[in-house]
Formats: sequence, C-alpha cells, structure tokens
Amino acid sequence: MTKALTTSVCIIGSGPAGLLLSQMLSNAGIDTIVIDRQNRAHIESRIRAGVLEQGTVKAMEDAGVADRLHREGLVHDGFDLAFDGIRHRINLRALTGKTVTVYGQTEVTKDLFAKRIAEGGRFFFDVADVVPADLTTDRPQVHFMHDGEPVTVFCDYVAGCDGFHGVSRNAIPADILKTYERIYPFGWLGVLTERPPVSDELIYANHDRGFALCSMRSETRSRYYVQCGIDDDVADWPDDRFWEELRMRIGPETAAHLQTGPSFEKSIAPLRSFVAEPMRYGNLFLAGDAAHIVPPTGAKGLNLAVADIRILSRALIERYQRNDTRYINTYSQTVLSRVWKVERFSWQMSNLMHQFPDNTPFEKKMQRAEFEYVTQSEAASRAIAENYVGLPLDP
Ligand code: RFL
Ligand code: PHB
Repeated sequence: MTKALTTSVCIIGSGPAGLLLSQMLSNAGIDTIVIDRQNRAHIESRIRAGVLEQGTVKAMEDAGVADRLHREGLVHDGFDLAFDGIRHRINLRALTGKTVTVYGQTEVTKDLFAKRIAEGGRFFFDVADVVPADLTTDRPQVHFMHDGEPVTVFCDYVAGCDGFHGVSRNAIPADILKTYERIYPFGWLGVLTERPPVSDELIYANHDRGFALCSMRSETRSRYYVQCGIDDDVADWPDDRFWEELRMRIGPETAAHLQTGPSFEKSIAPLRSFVAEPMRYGNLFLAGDAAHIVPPTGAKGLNLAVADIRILSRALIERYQRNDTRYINTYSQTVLSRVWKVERFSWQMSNLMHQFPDNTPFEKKMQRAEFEYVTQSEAASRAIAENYVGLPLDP
C-alpha cells in the first residue's frame, strides 16, 4: 500500500539549497517534507565550496544557523590574482566595502541539518524512483520509494533542489525547457591537507603550465587545486606530483612558504557552465544546481544556490502569509537575470585564469593584457571585486 503524506512544500534534495529553504519556510510557519536519494552523513561529507558571500552569511543568520559560522569562519578582505608568479591583490574591502567568509560547504550543511533535525523537520533519506507529478494542478505530488515502500507526498508546491543530476529539471516538458551549456576542456584536481595555508588569503594563479588555486578551510587546513586534463584520473596524481606542479604554478616566491603534507581528500571536478530556463513550471520551482552550474573559478556555485533560495523563500512566504502571488509569478525572471550575470563572471574568471589547449598566441596575449589591465585599473579591479563579493539580490 502506498503511504500518503501531506505538506505545504515538498523539497527534493537536501543539499544546501533544499536545507536552507526548509529552514526559512519553517521559521515562517510553513510545513515542508525534504527527500534525498543520499543519506545525511554522505551529504555532510561532500567536499565542495569554501567561500561565502556576505549575502550568504546573512541568509544563514536570517535562518538562525550562523553561530558557528561567526565563531569559526575566516573573514577575508581580499584575494590575489597571479600571472606567472606576479601577484595582484584585489582589495575587496577597499573596493566594495564588503568581505567574504571562508567556511566549508560541509560545515554549512552540518549546521543546517543540525537545526532542522533538532526542530523535528521531516526528512526521507535514501529514497529512489522520485517522480514529481501533476505540477500544473493545485495538488502536485511527489512519488518515491523509501525502505522498499511506495510513498506519495501531496503538496501545494514542489521545490526542485536536487542538483545537476536530479529529476526535477526534466519534469519540465521538453518543448518548454531550454538549456544552455559550455563544457571546459579541463578539470580541477583538488586536495585537502592538514597544514597551514600558504597565504592568509586565496591566490588564483595562471601559469604556462595551467591554473592553480590556493585556498583553505581553517588556519591549519589547506585546500589546493590545479588545472588537470579532462580525462585524468586521481591515480595519475600521487601527492608528490601534485605538490611539484603546484609549486611551479604559484612561482618560487609563494612556493617558499608552502607547507606540504599527506593529502586526505583528492578528487577531480569537471568544469561546466549550464543554465536551464524557465526555473518555474506550474507549481514546480527549480533552485541551485538543479537549474544552473558555474565553473568554480569565481566561487559562486553555493552562493548562487543560496541567492535562489532567498528569492524563492520570500516568494513562498508572501504567498502563504499574505496570499500575494506576485513574487511567485516573477520568480523565474527575477532569479534568471541574476543567474546570467553570475554565469558571466564565472565564465570571465575561468577564461582569464586557465590555459586553454586550443588558445592561439593571440588569445594568450589577450589574457595577459586583461590581467595587466586589471592590475593597473582600479575600475577593472572593482568590477571583479563587486562580482566576487556578490551582486545584489534586487538590483
Ligand atoms: P547539491 O549540493 O548538489 O544538492 C542536491 C541534493 O539533491 C540530491 N538528489 C536527489 N534527491 C532526491 N531525488 C533525486 N532524484 C535526487 N538527485 C539528487 C543529492 O543527493 C543532493 O543531496 O545542490 P544545491 O543544494 O543546489 O547546492 C549547490 C552546491 O552544492 C554547488 O553549487 C557547489 O558545491 C558547486 N561546487 C563548488 N562551488 C563553489 O562555489 N566552489 C567549489 O569549490 C565547488 N566545488 C562544486 C564543487 C560542485 C561539485 N559537484 C556538483 C559535483 C565540486 C564538485 C565536485
Ligand atoms: C575552495 O576553497 O574550495 C574554493 C575556493 C574558491 C574557489 C573555488 C573553490 O573559487
């Protein structure tokens, strides 16, 4: 027999987007059920983003989950861009009056889970065969299997927060859904190591041998990346090779401060730009990676997911508290206009900072000229800074 449940908003996916939405709605007295095809421990251990915009920190504050973030997050006033070892600091605070906070996605999800679960939030983990249905009616459903039993959740709205490989996006009929994509001809190999970071701030480096990024998770734990081949396997990258390559790409002056150690996480991520339109279909709303992917060079993926949720939660709260559907009706349009600008910045940073196998000598000169322009023009530096700290929600 199918188990039938009822809620106001059924949220598919308990990554940062789904968890934050559930918390914001719950704070406004709106009931949710959250389902995920993974379990909590798996989701909490996925090593991904590390840099939070001020707007993301504010969303965590509004949701009531920012205590540990304020205690443990590292506030950064700037970061460096480097070309062949020459470093240029983007002073975020001076150029924009804003900062970013280094705090891992693992910690964001742990904090969100802890509060939701302590408050008795309803979750179903390890679900399978998820099917959103009747999305253009006033009684949408989400069908799935849980513990070998069929379950149906009846709801007013479905939030598709199920990431790039989820099912929600494809519940929009093919003649309505339009997608835009660019795949980059390389990947990022990332490692974590229990050693202090090479620098107090992040360094994004472009070198003839490829891109490198020096980031961190705390004052004692570093996160480093190097651009790698799209078909590379982590087995091709023993720690010694990784450190040698990183040293060359950041240049001798920076490398002199590098403390290496055993890596305890090593993974390769492909780079992709992707947008799906529209982000609303009937009573289904897409948010986060379910609707768009950015290459990680601008540190935007997680921040963009959180921005979607700030806009979506406002739309749903207005609908439930004042029966005002204005924001629901404009959700897709409002969100997409910001999404495309963030896509543009992530694409620009990726183009500027990587070695593209097909780049002609002319294109390499263009990259170098753009870097020099950024180092010499405050306006150009500010344009990077204002995107990096996060564009406003409502321009
Ligand atoms: P998530 O975090 O992917 O969460 C989606 C959740 O949906 C679940 N799910 C399903 N649940 C039910 N039914 C289904 N059919 C389902 N299919 C999937 C999944 O199990 C998962 O729990 O999406 P969300 O919430 O939109 O959050 C977005 C961010 O996670 C993402 O933008 C960033 O992590 C992107 N990203 C990075 N962003 C950065 O800013 N800096 C980074 O360094 C960075 N590294 C990364 C990344 C994303 C990666 N992915 C997606 C593979 C590295 C990787 C490897
Ligand atoms: C990270 O610390 O994982 C990180 C930081 C900045 C980025 C991408 C990833 O742009």
